Amino acid sequence: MIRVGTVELRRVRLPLVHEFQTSSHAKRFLEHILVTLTSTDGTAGWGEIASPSGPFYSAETVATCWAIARDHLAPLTLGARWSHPAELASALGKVRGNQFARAGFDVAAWSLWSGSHGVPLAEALGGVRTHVEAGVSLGIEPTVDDLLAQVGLRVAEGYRRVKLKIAPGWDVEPVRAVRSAYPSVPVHVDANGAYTRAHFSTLRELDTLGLLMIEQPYPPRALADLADLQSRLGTPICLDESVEELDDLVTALRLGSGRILNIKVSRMGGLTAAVWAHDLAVEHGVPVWCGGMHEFGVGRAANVALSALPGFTLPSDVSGSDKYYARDITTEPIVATDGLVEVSTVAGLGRDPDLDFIEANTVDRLVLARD
Ligand code: OSB
Ligand code: MG
Repeated sequence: MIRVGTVELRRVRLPLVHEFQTSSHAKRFLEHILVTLTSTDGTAGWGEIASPSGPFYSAETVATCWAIARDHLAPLTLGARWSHPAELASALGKVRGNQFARAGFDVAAWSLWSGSHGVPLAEALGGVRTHVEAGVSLGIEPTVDDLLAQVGLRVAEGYRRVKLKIAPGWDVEPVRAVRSAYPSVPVHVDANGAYTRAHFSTLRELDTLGLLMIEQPYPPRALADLADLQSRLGTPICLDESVEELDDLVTALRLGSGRILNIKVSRMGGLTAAVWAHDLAVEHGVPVWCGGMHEFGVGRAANVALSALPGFTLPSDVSGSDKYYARDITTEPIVATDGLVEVSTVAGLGRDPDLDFIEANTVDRLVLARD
């Protein structure tokens, strides 16, 4: 039986090596919240709350995550007794929504549990792979030439597929340019919900470009319209923002809102829910892949472990740490070699936090303890 004695929350800020722009915003720095759960017998587990700073991907922000973690998730965690992370996840499930905040606690619980049982996290989750295939996610660039340079760089590094962010006004032209410059590179696009039914003719054109999938063309709640669009396109639609809860996936599967699922640990509220989503998708014959939120090394290590599950048959967005950070917060960064990331066989999360580097980049810190 595990009881958590202290919860530590740290806001850590790191610069991005390359500005990343989506349909809604651009970023140069990221602030994530590290969660450390220490059990009453002294074992620690780390998790990461990888929320964007603004409410443009989901409703959460770093500030809402900090408040929910401090006022609700930490007290629930300090009051719980659990023998498996799924039990803590169900206690934290009293909190509606707030998946990013919950994910940090759930991953910390899995890290603690797998570490104290001497089992690698991937194995604890049901992983079967020694290596996972990585792709990259490329933001909107100032010009098509800049985008082609990014694609060239990542293909040279060995990544297995590229995902291009699109938005109305930055879609058919850059995608066509990438397809013709790199005809053998698998490409998919991600709209982050920026299109509506009024853009059907553009989506129809994208449908002719031989893309692996079109990720989240319509806004999160448009499951009925997504089903209608999927019935009219040959390219598979991949759901991202639409699936925050398992019930969203049940609805999407029933309606036929997409044929592929991007599973993000953060968006689903943690590894526990991510594994359930994987299991349900596999049961319905829906291939899945692991998406990311520019995680630092702690969240990135959890993403790699999850990607080892058997249903993750498509390349992930879990690139090496160096795609985003000159130096990561773990003593060993995540590395992609020839487009493959090794799944750790060490007990627990598989990466050790670099305490000095974390301390040097911490902008706020809070410790809550049992009373
Ligand atoms: O939609 O997948 C997305 C980053 C921030 C917000 C949304 C998304 C993304 C990415 C980055 O595509 C994926 C990564 O972590 O490399
Ligand atoms: Mg996406």
